[in-house]
Amino acid sequence: MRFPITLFFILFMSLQGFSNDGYKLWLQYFPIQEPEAWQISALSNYEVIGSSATISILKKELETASIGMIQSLNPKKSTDHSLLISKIEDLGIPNLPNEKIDQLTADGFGIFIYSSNQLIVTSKTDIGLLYGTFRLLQYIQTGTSIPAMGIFESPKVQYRVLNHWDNLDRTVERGYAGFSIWNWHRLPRHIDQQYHDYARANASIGINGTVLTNVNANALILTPEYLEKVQALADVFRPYGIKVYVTARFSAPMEIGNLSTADPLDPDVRQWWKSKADEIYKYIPDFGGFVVKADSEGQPGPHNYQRTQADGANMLAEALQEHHGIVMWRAFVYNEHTPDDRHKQAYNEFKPLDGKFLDNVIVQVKNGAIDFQPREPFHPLFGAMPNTPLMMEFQITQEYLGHDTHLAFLAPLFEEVLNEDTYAKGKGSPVAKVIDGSLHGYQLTGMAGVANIGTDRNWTGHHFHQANWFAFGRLAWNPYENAQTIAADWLRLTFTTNPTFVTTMQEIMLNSREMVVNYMTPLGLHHIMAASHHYGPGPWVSGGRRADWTATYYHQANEKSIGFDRTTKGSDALSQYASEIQQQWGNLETVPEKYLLWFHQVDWNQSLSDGDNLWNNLARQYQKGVEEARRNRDTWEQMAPYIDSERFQHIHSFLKIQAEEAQWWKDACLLYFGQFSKMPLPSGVEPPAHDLAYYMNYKPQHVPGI
Ligand code: GCV
Repeated sequence: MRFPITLFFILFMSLQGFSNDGYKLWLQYFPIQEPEAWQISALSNYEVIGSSATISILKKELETASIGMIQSLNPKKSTDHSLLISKIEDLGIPNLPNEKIDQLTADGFGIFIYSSNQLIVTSKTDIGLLYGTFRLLQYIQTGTSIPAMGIFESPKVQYRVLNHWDNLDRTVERGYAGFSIWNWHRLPRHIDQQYHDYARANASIGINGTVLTNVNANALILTPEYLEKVQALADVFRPYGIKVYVTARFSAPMEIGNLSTADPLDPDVRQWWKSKADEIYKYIPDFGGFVVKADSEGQPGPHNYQRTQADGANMLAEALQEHHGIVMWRAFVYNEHTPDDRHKQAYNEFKPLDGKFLDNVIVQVKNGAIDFQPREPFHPLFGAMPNTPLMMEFQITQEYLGHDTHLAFLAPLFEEVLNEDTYAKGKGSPVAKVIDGSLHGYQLTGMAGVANIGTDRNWTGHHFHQANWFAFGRLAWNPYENAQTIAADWLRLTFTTNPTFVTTMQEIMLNSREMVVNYMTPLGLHHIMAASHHYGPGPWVSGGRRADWTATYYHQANEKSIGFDRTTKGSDALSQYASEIQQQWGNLETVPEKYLLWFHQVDWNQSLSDGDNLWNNLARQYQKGVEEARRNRDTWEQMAPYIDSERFQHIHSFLKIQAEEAQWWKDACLLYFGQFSKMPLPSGVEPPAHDLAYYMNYKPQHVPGI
């Protein structure tokens, strides 16, 4: 009897991948099934010109990739083709595509076929070569051919940084994958292998900066004891093209400098920061700069001295200027004493300061005006600050999207924001053009992602959340990339190129964020999660110290209606957007339903686009989300033959949790809102498993990440 080839393949895959803890991320370098001649030659017949720490890393990568992807298959070595990796200046061969090469920026690379049998990777810099090599290896692993015209790519964004909200005691604010990977106690004497692996993973997707510390900052990081530790990390990361940044606590001159004030206009304070910057650069000559959270959620800032955000940022910028460091000054400024919709506060504070920041300041703006909700309209500051470079801040860690256990692929969320039209210069002014600097001619461009990385063996808690780190890197490199390609690439690099697996899981990934919106915050609802840890539903959260940290402030449900009126009749937050947007979103007939309750207070019996009323639509959206989560769990069960059992089981148990918790969200929210609508659940919506009191009294303990 012939052994069916598919059965053999499945057996081979499950045996060779029986145990895989996911540590290798998307750099698995699985054996290629039936490799083509060009893939074999690229991995076996290569020459790398140059020598530097970066080039050594590059060579090691080729070696690892070659062993993983082809050696176990023992393919026939081809010498007809070869791969040459070299900086442009050392290539020394005629007839190169010079026009395309000349346009590359320092980090950019070209990959092209030269005289039909030689593949060339080239760049102006060693880092560019490393990026190009990683990209080539990804092409090889995913079985993608190099197009005849070659690949010539430069990053569209300069600062592509991860923000770690990591505390010095190794807890991680909003971190759900274990503790901080920075072992401050052992540093600088012990350099963990994981630091290299972290840098390598980041370099493989073009990330070039890491902010090591929480924005809720601790001034100790600026003391010599810690600067030595930061230096040790910077030394590891440098050859991977990664710069380090730390968060600067605004009151540091008082806390560690013995000054009596931190007033940004005080000469002693300015001098203190200048000396501090000089000191830092002695440890780390290529230090990236500071990230600052000021005047927000209890953090000190220029408000304490009746100064502006520009006064604060410029003081630090001046200190860093001669060292070419930058300040990423966060626009997440709001407080409970300002009697205005939280949505409006950052815009009101920053818009009047447009053009008042020094050249080495970039203002870091969250994707939406509230706080990384499952869905938010884009932040109104994008498009409103033509004279001040703005950078994007996305949250990769899933503070509001189910923490570690809920599969939510975030590329569609990032993409949705980047594609939104700001109309700042008429139609065709998407947020992506603000971020890549092309809309306003910014001299600094950047994208930050709040990391989801921790000490969990698979780095991110959920194996699928590795995809969000990967997607962030890809979109920071090119904000016009699409979620579909990113998902497929990640699946092929991380699990298998098997088309059934890839197509099935790609679809699940692409729908997953929408599914989370459906079972958590459909139709523009927002901020209705449990207080403090933000895990699970809490539409009943009210009272306490700050109204703007409650759920009732945002959903405003009553017996007649639900939603936050941000039109001219309400808080008028809409007036912060371009007039084209105001017209569309301000009108109940034309506002996209996904933003309905974000901008409008709507009667329960208001009829929506499907002709049915608001309550029925809301209930059905919740039910849909639950069904989607259950379907994902069931579909995953069909995926067992395609991947190793270790990751299969891990993901399976998380998908089961997600399906249960989707129902928890639906039941709790519909019971709570049902008290106001007083309408029965429409057909097809399952009755809740418990009563409202049960959900309100259910208080999970020791939720991580606070
Ligand atoms: C680091 C939200 C989070 C906080 C976070 C803050 C911020 O409010 O809940 O944990 O603080 O955003 O972005 O500064």
